[in-house]
Amino acid sequence: MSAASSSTTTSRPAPWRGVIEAYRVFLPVSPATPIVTLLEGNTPLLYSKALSGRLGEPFRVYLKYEGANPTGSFKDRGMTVAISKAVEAGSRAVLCASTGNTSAAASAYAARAGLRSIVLIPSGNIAMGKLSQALIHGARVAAVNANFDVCLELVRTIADRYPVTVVNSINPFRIEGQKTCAFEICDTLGRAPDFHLTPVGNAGNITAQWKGYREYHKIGRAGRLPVMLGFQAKGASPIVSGRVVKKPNTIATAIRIGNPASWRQALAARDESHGRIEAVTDRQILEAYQLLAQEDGVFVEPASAASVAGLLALAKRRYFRPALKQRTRRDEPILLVCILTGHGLKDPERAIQSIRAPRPLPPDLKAISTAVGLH
Ligand code: AN7
Repeated sequence: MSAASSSTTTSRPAPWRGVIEAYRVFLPVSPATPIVTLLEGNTPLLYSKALSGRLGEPFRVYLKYEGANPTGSFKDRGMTVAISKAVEAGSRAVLCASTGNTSAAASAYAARAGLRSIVLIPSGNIAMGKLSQALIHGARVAAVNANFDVCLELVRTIADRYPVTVVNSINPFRIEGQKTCAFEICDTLGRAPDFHLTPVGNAGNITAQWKGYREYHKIGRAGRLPVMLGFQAKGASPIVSGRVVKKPNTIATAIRIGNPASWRQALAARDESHGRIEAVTDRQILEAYQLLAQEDGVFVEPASAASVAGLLALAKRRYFRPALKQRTRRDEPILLVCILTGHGLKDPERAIQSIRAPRPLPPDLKAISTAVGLH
């Protein structure tokens, strides 16, 4: 090997500079926009041996691990754009309603930008990790005795009366930032996947991802458009039933939403891509949650496991079979990407409850070896 080529192979990779710098030309920023970033994005796209094995050749399943973002969820992609634009516009305070992750991201990015943050959360129904984030980042937290949908209505009303910038996904800059998830997937795979599977709550993310694929497709970077498959929790599945759910309920508190703000856009993503939006039960969610942790080594929060629960449910019904016949080339794999929206450490209580906490033991070799299965 020549000196020149060996120095090429050992050259330093360019440092990652966050989603705005990576995808600047696709985003509504100008040289005048002060960029507020925690270097979000560039998250792992992991091959899942466990899930690919369940579908069999030529299906290949990948996991987009959005829990690896700085505040532990995909919300950082949208928040870097929303907060940067809020600073550019001279805003002093940001406001959101949240099932937890939006408030975690809003409060972190607001802290970094020197803005005040105000968050409305459904009291008693947000995971401990998320609450701890909003509190430690200095947000003014209102724990409201109502569900997310009521909190979002209150946010709209407050924003009409006070000089605050709403950073829920009704803020279009959030959608712009979140579309970068689709860009990264295409850049890593070299094309769009055949199927894109994602949890659905307020439906901002499926809206953003579909927008991202369409934009990349238009400039020839996606190759094709994926089929969009969205999954709601059964007890909170208004898009599936076609009716607002007044009292949404699920262990996946992140997607405990009965009247999604981006409902219409989610239907467009589904229909334009010839996809589906379906419901998965809490039991299916918890099975997928444990499978990911125990067979792939990937710890996600329950809501995130909805995409994998959906994959397994559709596979069982042989939904993916016809794709075999539709392949243009027989040697081509069929690519599926499941979005894993948030980190498992957001909701540690659920992990412990779903497995059973270990009972305390005396410091005795025999008792310990028996308890851990070393006979
Ligand atoms: C882990 O934080 O709505 O369909 O207020 O935290 O774009 O709402 C969170 C949503 C999926 C659903 N997975 O995304 C909030 C909030 C996780 C989430 C969703 C959320 P959208």
